[in-house]
Amino acid sequence: MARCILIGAPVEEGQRRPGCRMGPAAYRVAGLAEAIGELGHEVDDLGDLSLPTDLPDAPCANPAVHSLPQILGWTDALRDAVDDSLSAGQMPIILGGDHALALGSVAGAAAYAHRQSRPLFLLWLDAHSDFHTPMTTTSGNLHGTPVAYIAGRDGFDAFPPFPQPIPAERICLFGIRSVDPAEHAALLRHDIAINDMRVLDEQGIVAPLRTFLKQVEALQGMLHVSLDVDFLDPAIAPAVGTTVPGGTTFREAHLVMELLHESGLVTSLDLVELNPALDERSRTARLMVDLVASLMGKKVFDRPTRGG
Ligand code: 4U7
Ligand code: MN
Ligand code: MN
Ligand code: MN
Repeated sequence: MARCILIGAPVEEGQRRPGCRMGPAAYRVAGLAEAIGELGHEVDDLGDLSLPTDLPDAPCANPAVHSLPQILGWTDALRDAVDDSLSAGQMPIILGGDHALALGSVAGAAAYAHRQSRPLFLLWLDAHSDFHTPMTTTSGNLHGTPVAYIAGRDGFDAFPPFPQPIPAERICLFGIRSVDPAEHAALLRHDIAINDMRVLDEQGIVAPLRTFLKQVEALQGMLHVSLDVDFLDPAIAPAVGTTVPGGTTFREAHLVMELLHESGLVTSLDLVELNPALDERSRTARLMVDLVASLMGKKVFDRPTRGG
């Protein structure tokens, strides 16, 4: 059984539409702690992190970029919170907040993994590749940049150096179907596993995911999972600012979570991009809670083990 710690991260400066700051509250209302607790895990709630008050002055050469001081502040807060909870033997579950929070959460996991001399792997469940740097983004929305930071790309001069960049072969993008030209060009230069929707249509989700999980297991790695609401098809998960048609179905997404549970490899988790202002009677929040339950061991039909 795991010791989970919920960390509220009401980050919304990584994009322009207000609402993501209500994400942590929506997960609590939808019963996230209860769903995890019912499965027999210990679960604590750290409450919401707050944005540090004296923010660094941070000029950026790309005039499109906005809210850089705020994102730098959140990055520090998230990095420390995730590192601290992993150091205390807990499994941090970050309740976002937009995806810019992963600049910090994955940095915290990387700092911890580095001290433990364990390799860190990253599973990015998202419609987008989030591989812009602050120099290449045209929207200026920093929620589109965390994978580039984590992989150690240049262009993050305003940020603290990423603790131990994750080698491309340990990063798996899953579910993607929206990649900007600058991201595409950069991805061609990196050996990141790109399981786009075409690959998943053709091969299903099981084989590509098992291939990745085998690599994590072989190196006894840590595994950070970052789940963007837009990984899901907008028909089942409308509460997100950046919907892209053609996403994963209810069962595909649950199967991903069930396989992750069976692997026993997940050490930290982000829940990002939920915008409760766009939800319909909490249905997206409840679906996300149900996906976390599957990740933590909830089964469609629980078969008692033989002889047990
Ligand atoms: B998310 C985008 F232009 N690439 O840079 C951009 F398509 O965290 C979207 O995955 C980024 O939701 C989406 O603004 C970031 C856009
Ligand atoms: Mn994302
Ligand atoms: Mn996305
Ligand atoms: Mn988004």
